[in-house]
Amino acid sequence: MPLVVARVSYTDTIIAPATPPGEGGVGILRISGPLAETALTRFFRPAKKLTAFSSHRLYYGHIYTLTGELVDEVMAVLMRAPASYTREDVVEFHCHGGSAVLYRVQRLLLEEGLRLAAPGEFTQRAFLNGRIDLTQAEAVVDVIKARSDAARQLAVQQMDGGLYREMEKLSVRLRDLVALVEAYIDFPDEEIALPDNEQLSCAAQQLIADMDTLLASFDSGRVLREGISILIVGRPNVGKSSLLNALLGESRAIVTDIPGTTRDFIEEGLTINGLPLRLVDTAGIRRTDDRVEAEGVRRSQQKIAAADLQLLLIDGNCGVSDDDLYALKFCDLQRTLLVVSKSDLAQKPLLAPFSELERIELSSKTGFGLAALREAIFQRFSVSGAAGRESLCLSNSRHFEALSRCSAKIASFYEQLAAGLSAEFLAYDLREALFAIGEITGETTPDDVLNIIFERFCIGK
Ligand SMILES: Nc1nc2c(ncn2[C@@H]2O[C@H](COP(=O)(O)OP(=O)(O)OP(=O)(O)O)[C@@H](O)[C@H]2O)c(=O)[nH]1
Ligand SMILES: [Mg+2]
Repeated sequence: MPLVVARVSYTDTIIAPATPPGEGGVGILRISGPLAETALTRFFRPAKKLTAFSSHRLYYGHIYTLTGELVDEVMAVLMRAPASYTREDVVEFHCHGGSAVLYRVQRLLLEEGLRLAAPGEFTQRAFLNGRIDLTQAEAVVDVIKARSDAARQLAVQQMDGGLYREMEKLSVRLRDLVALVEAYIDFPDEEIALPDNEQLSCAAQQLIADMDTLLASFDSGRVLREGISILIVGRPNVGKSSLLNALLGESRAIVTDIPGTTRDFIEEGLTINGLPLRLVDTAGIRRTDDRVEAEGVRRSQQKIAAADLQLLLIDGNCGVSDDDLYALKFCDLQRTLLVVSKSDLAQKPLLAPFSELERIELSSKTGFGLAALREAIFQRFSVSGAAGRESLCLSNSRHFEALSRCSAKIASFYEQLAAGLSAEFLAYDLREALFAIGEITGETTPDDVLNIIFERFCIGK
């Protein structure tokens, strides 16, 4: 089936604030569409008289209503199509950053026939007008939402088209393969032999290998984009919430000497040497009859399964108890780091099996051992994570899923080829593979998926 790139020609003009709500130095209103320049010439009076506005120049002046009432003192810029964010005519008014000001200017323009933009609609237009592909559009949100330098780097690389170019290279090779097979289907009676199996299977294998390398990068990419999820677990009162607070350097979670203080998850982001983490404090694990607490324990168990690392806390001052053994059962030892807390108090000897685990002794009260804990976490993840990653990696599960599907289809082609199936069957798998890769870049992405992607954006982006 042919690959069709969606192209829409918009006839309406959209407007939205591009800066967040609230008070600030400036508040920017962004306009895109055929009426953008009219909006500028009708409502903006430049301080210096001019015959016409030039594109991409910032003008100082004022906004007036049509009845001559002064609305605000602003800077204005016109970016004529196609050299703009959306590839349409774009105008931005840099007003004073207050809600009444932006609201008044926006109302003026809505009355003029402009429409309030949906979330992400500017970027959606950039995509649909062919300025960027879908991976670049998605990266725009990732850049905005990046909470660490590593996540920002990854997102900027994708926004710059790094992933798109890689997908293009793969799809060109895939198309070549399809062409070889299809030439045979189209002219079966002529003297075109199906290219020898060796050549086809070699090309397929090479494609699978290159895709698998990219797929293998997903774990580290995901960690960079979303942050490593670290769960603080252990029986009640061992000092989990105190550790969260100590690592954050603020009193985020409630700490008391009453066991069962934390009933729900408390999640906070932080970075260690640029490595992004999501730290989650959990309800203490123990056998309990209290229904609320039991629900907390049940949820902790579920969360443990999905975490990248568990910090299992033992109270060094109390020594090991049955509840500690119970908590240990929930942990996956491969992904567990033992933390012996309250090192500022007298310590009881650790018993097996805890004495056999890699452990860090610390005190959230004095700060002793916190640096060692940070270092241990960093060492564990830095290879796959932040430090010196220059090669491209997948970080978005949508991309991972589609590329996995693509690779599986090529693998199926490879098997069918070996089994001596007809060219029609062979071409079918390859076309499906091509379709899957097109979903990544947006060529073949279904509309409902596109809508979900752009709904994640903020208004005005
Ligand atoms: N001396 C000392 N006391 C600590 C330390 N860490 C925690 N505590 C005390 O231990 C008690 C329990 O601390 P929390 O941080 O609330 O323990 P928790 O594991 O979150 O407890 P739950 O939420 O009930 O499961 C509090 O009285 C803390 O002040 C420490 O490093 N040294
Ligand atoms: Mg707690």
